[in-house]
Amino acid sequence: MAGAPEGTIDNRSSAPLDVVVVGAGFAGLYMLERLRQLGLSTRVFEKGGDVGGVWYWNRYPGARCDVESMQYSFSFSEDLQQQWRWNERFAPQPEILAYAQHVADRFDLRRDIAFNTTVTAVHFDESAGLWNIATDRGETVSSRFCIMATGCLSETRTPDIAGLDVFEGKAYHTGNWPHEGVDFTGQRVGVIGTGSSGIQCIPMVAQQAGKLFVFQRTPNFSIPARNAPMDETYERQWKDNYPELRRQAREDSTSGTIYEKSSRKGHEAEPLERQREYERRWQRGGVNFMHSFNDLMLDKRSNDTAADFVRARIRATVRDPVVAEMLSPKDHPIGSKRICIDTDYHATFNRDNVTLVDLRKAPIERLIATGLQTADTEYELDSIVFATGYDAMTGALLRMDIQGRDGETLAHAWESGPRTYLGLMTAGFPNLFTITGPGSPSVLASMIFAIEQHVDWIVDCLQAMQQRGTNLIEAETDAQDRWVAHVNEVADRTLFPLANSWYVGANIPGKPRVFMPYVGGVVPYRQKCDEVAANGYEGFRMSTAPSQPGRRI
Ligand code: NA7
Repeated sequence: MAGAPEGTIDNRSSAPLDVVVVGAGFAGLYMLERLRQLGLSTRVFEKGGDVGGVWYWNRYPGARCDVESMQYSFSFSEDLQQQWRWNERFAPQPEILAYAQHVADRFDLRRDIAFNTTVTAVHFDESAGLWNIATDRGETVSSRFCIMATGCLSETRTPDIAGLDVFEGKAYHTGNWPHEGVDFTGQRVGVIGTGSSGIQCIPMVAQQAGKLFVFQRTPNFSIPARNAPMDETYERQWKDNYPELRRQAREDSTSGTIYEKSSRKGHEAEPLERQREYERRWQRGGVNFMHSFNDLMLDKRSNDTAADFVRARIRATVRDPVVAEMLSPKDHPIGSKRICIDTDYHATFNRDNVTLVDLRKAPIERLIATGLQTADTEYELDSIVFATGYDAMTGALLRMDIQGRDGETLAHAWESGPRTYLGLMTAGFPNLFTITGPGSPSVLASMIFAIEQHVDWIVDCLQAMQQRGTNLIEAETDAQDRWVAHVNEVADRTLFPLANSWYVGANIPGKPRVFMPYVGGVVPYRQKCDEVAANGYEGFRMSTAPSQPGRRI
């Protein structure tokens, strides 16, 4: 920034705002709506050209939520949840984006959002007790609070493959898809990556492409979605009972999504009975399969029975036994990487125009002008789709230059992995909140559910500060240390850490291996957050900025 010393933000703006929110996905939208009700002056900065967050960018063919639409929606407005109509059991990306746009219009949120604006730096000015926030448009603003609504899966990751700039065809990333769409008709297409995004888009691309090569390093477990047009009776049942069902999600679920729970252990059930249960849930489709028994993520013996069932289904679907074997995951417990749900994924490998390439046998060496070179073959391609995922949970935060007290950077504070208290704040960064930050259930919960809980908690906290007449809050290091230890301890009791997943940062070379989301369940987590608040924000320190003695928030 011209005129500012390197490493500091030149803050020339006049009156500080009360709050800056970074991001206008579902978290930013709801945060803004609640802050307005508090009468706080708020500005939202959003990198994209419109609201929606990941659903704005993530437009690849087949993109769809893995939480049922009746549950993947805001609960804060009864009118909204009654009036909005979902067309499918699992909403496709365009419909979710339309919903986000509807929310923005309905609550007149756009007027406080600066679109096409990326926040680059966020520095705490200790003497003023303010955050100075710089954007890529050269603007700087200061505000008393800064709330990160930057999303858990928003920083796309393209692997460092040699020759990326040499390839003369078209290259796409599933998480940053062209708005006008892509027509692959007749093309030779390569898809790299077989996580959720790859598994959703491969069947769609296969229908268009002349020839599709799927470059697979690790196969993933996937359950059929059995997506269907919305059943009106089902929709009515939800709408007639929303208050009770939302209560159930809050008080009696592990993830904020209501699934059919089981009270039985998988390895204790009779083999035939177990098989029947898996089959029944497989036929109904979706993540409900992972709730067939109550110990699938706790006991490897039970988990193995579910994994065996899914591998058998792959063998039953894929005609070529060699391909079926390649598609069968064996290196991690089922569910320890985010379970995928799909439409015709495995059957797609029966198509004549689809070839599965095993990168374990011959890894990618480089891209070349005409395509992709593995250790043993050259593939001629017109287009390459990178379905290679995200720098999850911390990526969007660490790409900004965030500096707290004494110029401490968030990157330094988190160099051994993210450290937060409740996923809401980090010690040394006063008045900086993270919505669904690492250390909270976040991606292990239904995101909109997790967002509502965090936003409501933050709003209550700001109100408590108003009542006390304080204007600074920060996490205490001791409380944070205890929470981080607890997050790890709980994760270690499960099978989750056994996988090289993005939950542990394993997909990003050099990223510290730490289990980032809180796996203890949304009910105990909410109880803990509520207790902390009830005990006068135990573990947080509230104070008054010396420069603003009489200033309430
Ligand atoms: P994921 O789940 O992180 O999947 C990324 C895929 O890309 C995965 O199969 C990776 O294989 C593969 N990958 C990554 N780098 C490479 C290289 N260098 N070579 C070959 N293959 C590679 O991302 P998604 O976008 O599918 O899903 C992210 C989340 O979004 C998902 O879990 C849902 O919550 C929504 P690997 O497993 O690393 O061997």
